[in-house]
Amino acid sequence: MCYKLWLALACILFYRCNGNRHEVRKFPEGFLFGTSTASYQTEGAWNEDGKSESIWDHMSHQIPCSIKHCDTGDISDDSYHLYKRDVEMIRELGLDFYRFSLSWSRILPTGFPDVINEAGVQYYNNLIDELLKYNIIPMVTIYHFDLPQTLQKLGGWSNPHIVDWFGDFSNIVFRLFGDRVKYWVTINEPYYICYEGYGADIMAPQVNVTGIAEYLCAKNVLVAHAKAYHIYDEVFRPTQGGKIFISINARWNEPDGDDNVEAADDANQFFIMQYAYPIFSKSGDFPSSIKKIIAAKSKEQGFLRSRLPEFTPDEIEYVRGTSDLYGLNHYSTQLIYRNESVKGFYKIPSMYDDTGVFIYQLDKWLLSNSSITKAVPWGFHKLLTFIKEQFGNPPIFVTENGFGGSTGLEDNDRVTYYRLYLSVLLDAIENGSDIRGYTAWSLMDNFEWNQGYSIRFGLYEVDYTCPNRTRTPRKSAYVYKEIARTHKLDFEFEPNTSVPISALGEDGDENH
Ligand code: GBH
Repeated sequence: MCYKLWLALACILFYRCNGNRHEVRKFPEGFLFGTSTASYQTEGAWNEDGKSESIWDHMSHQIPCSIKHCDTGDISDDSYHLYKRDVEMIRELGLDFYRFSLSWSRILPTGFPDVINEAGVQYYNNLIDELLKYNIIPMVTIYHFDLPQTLQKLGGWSNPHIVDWFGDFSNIVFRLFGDRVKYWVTINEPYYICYEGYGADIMAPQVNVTGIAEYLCAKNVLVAHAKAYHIYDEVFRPTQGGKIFISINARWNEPDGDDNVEAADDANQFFIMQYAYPIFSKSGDFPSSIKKIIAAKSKEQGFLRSRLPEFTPDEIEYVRGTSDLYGLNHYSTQLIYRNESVKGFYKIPSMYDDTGVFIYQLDKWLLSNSSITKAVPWGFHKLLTFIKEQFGNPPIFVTENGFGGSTGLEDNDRVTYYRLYLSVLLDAIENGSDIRGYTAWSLMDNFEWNQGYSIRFGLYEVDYTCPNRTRTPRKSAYVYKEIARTHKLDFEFEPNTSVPISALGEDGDENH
């Protein structure tokens, strides 16, 4: 009798412990899983069928070896020709949606709507129709880093006329594709466009007028985004009924100890809120803290006005509230500190000088010796909580998250990264964040900007020695497929990668 009781108790305890270890967590009903790419990073066909030069074509051709290993996006994944295979892969993964971007210079070779390149339009029509044929939702980013070079000659994002140019391009693509596209991302990652492209010499167009150009760009990007939003909202939404939003990148800025809480807050204001606050806050406008800091510094430096342009009261209203979802791109976290030596450290006016902080990451955040992206899942949780608290719990759509590594199909670090980040996303949902979907960057390896093809983000590996750019699913593809299929996160799931991924059915396949 007693023995049986003990046995029962032992059993219960065993199941409990085991239950915890094997905890399988569920995503909410209606939660969407997808994957993303961008035009310059995957399409290739840089000068085919009437496409004109973009700033990345220009930079990679004109400045020899401005990109690691002298890589270019001339051919890249050749998705311009291989888009059917891309869609097949998304079907293999069983995903709800595919986020891709439009090449402005493929659709409008002059940059303006006077010439509409039929072949370019046809390409995107084919891609959209192929997706819809298999019930995959197209999520279209209108601008992802590849401005037509013609518009760059006119100053690109530092010229306020870009508000109209981007508005016109958006208008045209709503008209062309909006009958079938119900998710629009206006602009990808203002911080990188403006800081790395205008305030530094990293991304194209490497304007590098530090401390000035990145702020002109910031204002213009925000108003241009709002212009596209209003055009959609007033002219197209009534009949097309889709959603339109912006994707804002953010690393979480963690104070390096209690002394650096203020420094980390400044980092959050400059790196995140500069772009998010004008759109998502109740009051609109740039955050008052950055306005004050930049105005004071500008004065000290002998400028007659703040290097940060002002929004007029009308512009504040025009930009405020112009995003149906909070599109979030997130990869990692950084530590922030400040000490005396930051004064004068940056030498010339710049956004980093204005922010007045130093940044670093810890090597222990690497998942293994060969890993590249620093995995800090708790930082993702803090960031999601920050967005919830700052902006009254807006609906969040994670438009990018993923792991950069090297070649190889057995990508265990990537698998770990995805699981850790998705697990924290579930924690955030449990804690009240309103998160609607998740996008893995990326469907396949692609042109990783300044790093060329040396860093791989793909669920599928791409063989660049092969003219047909063979795509092969990595282990992470199998794991992500299982997560999307079951709507569950199971850390113990071991995929059978010897079975072709296409042989694993969408419902009740042989593994279950
Ligand atoms: C996202 O931002 C992009 O939206 C996506 O296109 C990209 O592939 C993804 O992240 C993964 O990185 O190499 O030191 O000179 C990335 C923006 C632009 C940040 C290039 C780093 C180069 C710094 N990145 N930038 S460096």
